[in-house]
Amino acid sequence: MARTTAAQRPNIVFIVADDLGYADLGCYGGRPAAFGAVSPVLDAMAARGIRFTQGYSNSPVCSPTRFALMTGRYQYRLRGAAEEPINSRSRGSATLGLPLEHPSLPSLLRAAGYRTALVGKWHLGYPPHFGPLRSGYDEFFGPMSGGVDYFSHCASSGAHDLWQGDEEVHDTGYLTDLISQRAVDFIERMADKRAGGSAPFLLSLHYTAPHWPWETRDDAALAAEVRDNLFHLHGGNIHTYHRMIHHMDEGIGRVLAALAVRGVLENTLVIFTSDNGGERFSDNWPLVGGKMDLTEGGIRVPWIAQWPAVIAPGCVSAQHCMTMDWTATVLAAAGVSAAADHPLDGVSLMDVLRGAPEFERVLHWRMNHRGQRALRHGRWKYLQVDGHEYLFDIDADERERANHAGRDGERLARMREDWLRWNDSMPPIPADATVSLGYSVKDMPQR
Ligand SMILES: [Ca+2]
Repeated sequence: MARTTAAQRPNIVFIVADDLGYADLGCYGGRPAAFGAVSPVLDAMAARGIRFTQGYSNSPVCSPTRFALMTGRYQYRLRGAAEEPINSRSRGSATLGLPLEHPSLPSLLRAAGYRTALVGKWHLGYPPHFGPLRSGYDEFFGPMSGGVDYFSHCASSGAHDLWQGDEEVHDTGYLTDLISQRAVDFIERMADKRAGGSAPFLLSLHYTAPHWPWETRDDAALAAEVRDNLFHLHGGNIHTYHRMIHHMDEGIGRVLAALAVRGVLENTLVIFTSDNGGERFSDNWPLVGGKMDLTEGGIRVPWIAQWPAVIAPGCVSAQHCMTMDWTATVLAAAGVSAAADHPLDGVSLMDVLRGAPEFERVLHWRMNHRGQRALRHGRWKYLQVDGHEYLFDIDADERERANHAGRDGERLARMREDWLRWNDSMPPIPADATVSLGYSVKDMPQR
């Protein structure tokens, strides 16, 4: 039996993209851009490690998924996660954020001796009541809010929103590149220390890319144009969108190179996923729906990991899993237990990373928005939207067009009961929970 010693514990680089859709990357069937491959670094990472085809986000919208990522638990357990999503109106709130006393991925790892940093987006409540340094990170560089301009680093409220620890920092440049550079800096500092026998590290690398506004590295002039509405409803196209993903991909390439140069690549678990399904320029093929939807396009996202010491190259897994399972996996990889009074809902995928076959994993979701419910159990999915119930055989029809609800009432009733039983085990949706949509059908036609 393998012995886990402090010296063998892996470093963790946990990369989260923002609003990246299921098929936006080449390795998920995405089309090449006009300039060539959109995501050569991530495609190569998938080839060196494992790529999941049935990996889900805990929510089809940003901050709820991030609550689950941080806690390893269904986000519905926390009041702040009922906001779809947390927005600038939450500034000053003492309830709409990740509670300081709640065990988190970084706080549990830090208590076990890890050095911890968040480089990138937080989106889990505003200071003075909340913040990354209060929830287990030693270091933080990035925005606190859900979306900022890539050049002015201002949020939708107009407030400048770029921080170094607790201090506001005015930096110049394209945010994706600034985030990549800070990530490389952290790895270089930590790897040097580790070479001297120091602690392993957790780097949470939460890009804002490829979230709106639709700005590439060459679009600094657009910052003034979108200042009053970061949703950027008059802008963007697939070419800009491809480049935004590509800038992130280049940055991840620099991060992987830094790990290699410093000699720590072999025993570093690098994870890549997205916080929710794709937005308006995203490619979710063959799935339907996107951000805010519990159809597959809103929740099925890229899931890639590499860890040369453990994961064999070229693995593809159809394991059913959701964001909080990554949290459980990272804790298991580090040999760290969850807090007894906050047991995980997430399940470790360590055996899958080592090459074991898929296991049964039942997954639940709910959304205040449009009264959505979903349950994935085996090949079947129960879905409710706007009061309509559907039953899909996802293995046969992942596009969710062939509705079995009218043909298999027994299965529909059983899955509805299962969902209701699970829902009863969670706190109810608070009456004052809010849903925020930046635009509607009057701004752009729906299909
Ligand atoms: Ca998002």
